[in-house]
Amino acid sequence: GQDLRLGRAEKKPLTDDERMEWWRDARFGMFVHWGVYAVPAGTYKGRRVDGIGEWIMNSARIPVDEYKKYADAFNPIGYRADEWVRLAKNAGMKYIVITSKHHDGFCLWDSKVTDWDIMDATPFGRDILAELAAACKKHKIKLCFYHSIMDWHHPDAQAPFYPNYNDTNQSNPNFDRYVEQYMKPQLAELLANYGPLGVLWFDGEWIKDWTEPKGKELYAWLRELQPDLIINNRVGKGRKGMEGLSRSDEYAGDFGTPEQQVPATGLPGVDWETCMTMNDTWGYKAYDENWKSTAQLIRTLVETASKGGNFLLNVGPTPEGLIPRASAERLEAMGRWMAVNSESIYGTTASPIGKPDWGYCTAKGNRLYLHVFHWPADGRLSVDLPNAGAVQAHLLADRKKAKLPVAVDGNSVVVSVPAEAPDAVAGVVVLTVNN
Ligand code: H79
Repeated sequence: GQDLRLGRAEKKPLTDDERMEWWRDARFGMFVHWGVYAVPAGTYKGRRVDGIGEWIMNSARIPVDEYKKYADAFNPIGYRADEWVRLAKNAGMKYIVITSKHHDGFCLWDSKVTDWDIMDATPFGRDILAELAAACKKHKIKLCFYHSIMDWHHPDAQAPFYPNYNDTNQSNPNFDRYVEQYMKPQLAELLANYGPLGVLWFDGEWIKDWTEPKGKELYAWLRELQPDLIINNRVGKGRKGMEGLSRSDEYAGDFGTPEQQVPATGLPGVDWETCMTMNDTWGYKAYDENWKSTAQLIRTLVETASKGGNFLLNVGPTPEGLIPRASAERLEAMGRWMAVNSESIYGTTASPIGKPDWGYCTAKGNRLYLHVFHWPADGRLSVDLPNAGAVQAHLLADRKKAKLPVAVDGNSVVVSVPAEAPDAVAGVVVLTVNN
């Protein structure tokens, strides 16, 4: 058959650690949920539909043929891939994961095996993924795709399950045919036509007919097509619900996927990434204004890094192709914090000193980054640090790196900090430990 592999002859395969390196260093990425569900935007027949916007087809019990009509109104002429990528980059994000296909089956690229895509079903007629790929390449942001295994529109897969497309007790009409003749050809298109991908981020793997070893087989098949690809644990059955994390080697996948939560602690030796919304939906809902504050988002990024994980923060663009203003403002504010403090996030590992009372800690080389959420009123920042040798401290925000007085007191270190916090949300003190 056709050889879709990229540069295999010249390239020596990377080790797993080498393959994961960019992802571990990145620590912060953008999730994009976009599809025709942005058109109803949470309202069906004049009624507000509870739940996440991209699930409206299931939640409002919309028949497939009726749902497909939303595509007529999906004409995002305001879409500027370059602006999205700049927004992500300026926020300090290193990768973008966009929904090539969500559960409704709608495809954001020019797929040859279906008309249920951006080119054939909508008036827009531009390959959204191709434009994003070009912008990501230009700005050196890793392009990644979210892809749903479950498909509510495909006759071999979920469609007959109306009115409950997510009926996990039923077998699909012909799921194996869907996988071989539809899902895999589509994945081959995605891996062949958009350059090297960073991550394939699967979801919708919980349906009855997706059984092991199918996850393991799909994982191996994808790595044949792009050997350096990183694939999340939802390619198989091992994710353990919304906690998203397990230690088992029984299942394929390079990283765990806690959803809408940060784990109490990471699992040593297990890579993971918390994905989260800024309001209460992934896909655009016109009336969801329950936004998390910028402070909360920055602190969640810090907490995630301090536990050794990545943070994948979602935006849900409008049917006009715009990232909602409230989302953009939050990303811009995070970017202002990252412009000063990103050294304390990129390439760091989990806190070696647990969780201090005043905030969180990350580590890199011989440095500890103390993220102080509650700046000490008495100017004394106390850190439990057994066997501290020669310790130096400065504020990360201080370009001159002026030394702060440090007193070692048994198993703790006390840093004398200025009265005013360098940042009201998370001021960072750098401890350099030489022992
Ligand atoms: O794409 C976004 C959502 O549309 C999708 N995942 C994020 C990234 C998603 N969020 N919530 N859900 C899907 C609801 C799924 C809930 C359940 Fe289950 C599916 C409950 C039972 C089956 C997952 C698998 C949780 C427990 C088992």
